[in-house]
Amino acid sequence: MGDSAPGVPGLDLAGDWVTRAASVAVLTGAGISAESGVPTFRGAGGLWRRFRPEDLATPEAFARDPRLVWEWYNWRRERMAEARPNAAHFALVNLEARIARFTLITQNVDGLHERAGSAKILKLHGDIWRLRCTSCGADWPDRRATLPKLPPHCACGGVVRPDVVWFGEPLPAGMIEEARHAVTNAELLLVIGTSALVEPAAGLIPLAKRSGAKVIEINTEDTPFSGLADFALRGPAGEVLPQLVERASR
Ligand code: BV8
Ligand code: ZN
Repeated sequence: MGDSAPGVPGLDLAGDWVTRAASVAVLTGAGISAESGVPTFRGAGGLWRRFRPEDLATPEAFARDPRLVWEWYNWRRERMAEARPNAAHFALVNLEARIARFTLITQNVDGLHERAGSAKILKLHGDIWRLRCTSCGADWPDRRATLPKLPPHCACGGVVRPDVVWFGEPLPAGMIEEARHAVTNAELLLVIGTSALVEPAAGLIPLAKRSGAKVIEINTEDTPFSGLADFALRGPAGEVLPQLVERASR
């Protein structure tokens, strides 16, 4: 397992793998958006008023206090609306254009991969810029930085929620199956900016390894799966990923 500061063999060798790979899967987490100013879930200082995401991102919390959960989502929407894709998001757009079979799997709900221009994105945990009615099930896009009246209500009178997957909720139908298919058929899995603590997303990493893929992790810190990685490239995704992609295009 190599380590990496810019220019050391780790980056070059990892770049060779990216060059040779005909099928690449990528799993991203909140860390890829950190340099865009979007707070991570488990980063220093926690997310918001010292609540744990596991306490707010649940159907129970929403049933108990929809207004509090919506205040948290308004706080996050405001930050995400100000955010711009960073060099890491754009490096993945660059890579997608050059790799025959490329699947981007994200745990993020911030929409930055889409705004950077990524085409094929599996959004495991939904999209903060979509709303869903808890009564009639209608869902629609809404990109306002904050919603004025909390909790919002549907024309049918039902309470409206963010169209994201909360803890204890199943992922959208077929989503994890499609992600598992992508990683089992990938020669290379890039794992970028995720603490790899949330299932079933994190399980994609050992699955890729068992299926014979090379695994390259880009993170500022170690994660429970760093030991599985063929290369753990340590550093901010906004710096390391463009260098990796640049080496692959030589
Ligand atoms: C399900 C959407 C079943 C909402 C999110 C006990 C053991 C194991 C599992 C469980 C358990 N108890 C419960 C479970 C299951 C549970 C789970 O995994 N819990 C965890 C907490 C243990 N999972 C679920 O509930 C899932 N559903 O299992 O359903 C089921 C089936 C059928 C029927 C009914 C039920 C649903 C999980 C989805 C939860 N929703 N988000 C929203 O975002 O508003 S998860 C949320 O947290 C994010 O989406 C993201 O996925 C996750 C945070 O993880 P990361 O993205 O990794 O972010 P984090 O801050 O943690 O880490 C940032 C990383 O970046 C760090 O490593 C850091 O070092 C690095 N970094 C920082 N800066 C940079 C950087 N790296 C590079 N560059 C930088 N600049
Ligand atoms: Zn409705």
